[in-house]
Amino acid sequence: MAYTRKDVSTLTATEKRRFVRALLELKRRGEYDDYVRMHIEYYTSDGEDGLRTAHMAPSFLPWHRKFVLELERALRRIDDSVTVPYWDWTHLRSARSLPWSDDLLGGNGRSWDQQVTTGPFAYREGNWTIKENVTDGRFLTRDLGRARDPLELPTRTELEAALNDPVYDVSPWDSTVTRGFRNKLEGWGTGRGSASWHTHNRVHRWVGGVMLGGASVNDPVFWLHHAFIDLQWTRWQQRHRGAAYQPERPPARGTAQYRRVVARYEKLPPWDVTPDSLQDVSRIYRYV
Ligand code: CU1
Ligand code: CU1
Repeated sequence: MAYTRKDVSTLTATEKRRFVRALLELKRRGEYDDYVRMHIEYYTSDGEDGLRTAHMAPSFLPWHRKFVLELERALRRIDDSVTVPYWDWTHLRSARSLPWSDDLLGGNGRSWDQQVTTGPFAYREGNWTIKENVTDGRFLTRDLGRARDPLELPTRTELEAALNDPVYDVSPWDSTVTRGFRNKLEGWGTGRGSASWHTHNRVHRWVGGVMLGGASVNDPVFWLHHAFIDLQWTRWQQRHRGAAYQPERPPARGTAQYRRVVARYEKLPPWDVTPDSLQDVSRIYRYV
C-alpha cells in the first residue's frame, strides 16, 4: 500500500510532533548529517567539469526524488507513521504562516545574526547543532523574505508556466536553457540578482540563511520544499500524458554535454537507479 504525503497545513498536532521527533532522532544518531554531506558532495554546477546530477541538469528532479525518499525511509524506520509533508508556497506565503510555527520548524532568524531561536530546531534547545559546512556558526539561520532587500516567493503563475511546458528538458541540458519544464521549475534564469531566481531557486533565496548554499539540507524546510517540487513533477506528468524524462539517450562523444548529464536509462549516482525507474513512484507514495 502506498503511503501519503500531506500538505503541511493539514497536519494534526500529533503528526507534526512525530515528524519533528523523527528528524531530531535521526540527527541525534548522526545520520542526518550524512544527508547534508551527500547534498554538498553532489552540488556540481555548469562551470565545473564532470557529471552533473543534482542541479543544473535534467536529473534535478529524479535526484531529489530519490534523495527525499531515502530521508523519508530513514524517518519511517524510526516512526513508521511519518511521511515528509509538503510546503505549498503558492498558498503559505508569509513568515508567520506554516511551516514556521513553534510546533513545527520554528520561525525566522533574529535580525543581527539570523539565528533561529524558536521551535524545536533552535540552537539553544541543544538538538540541532550544525556540523557540516559551518561558516558563520553552528546554529540554524534564516532570513525569511530577506529583510534588507525584500523578495517575494514565486507565484502560482510562475509555477503554472513551468507546468504548461510540454517538453521535459532541452539541450544543452544545463542552467542556461529557457525552454523545458525542468529548468522552468529548477529556476535558473538570465539577468542579475533577484530577477534571475525563479520557482525552486527563488524559494531557497526567500528562506535565506543556510538554505542559500550546498548545505541547505541543514534546514529541515529543505525536505518540505523538495516534496512540493516533487509533487510538481507528478502534476506535470498528469498534464502531459506520454511525455517523459529527457534526454532519452546520452549526449554523443565529442559534444559539450558528453558524460555531463544522466540519460533516461543510465545510472543516477550515487544510487543504483535510473531516471526512468523514478518516473512512476505511485506504488510507494502519493500526494494528498
Ligand atoms: Cu539540491
Ligand atoms: Cu532545492
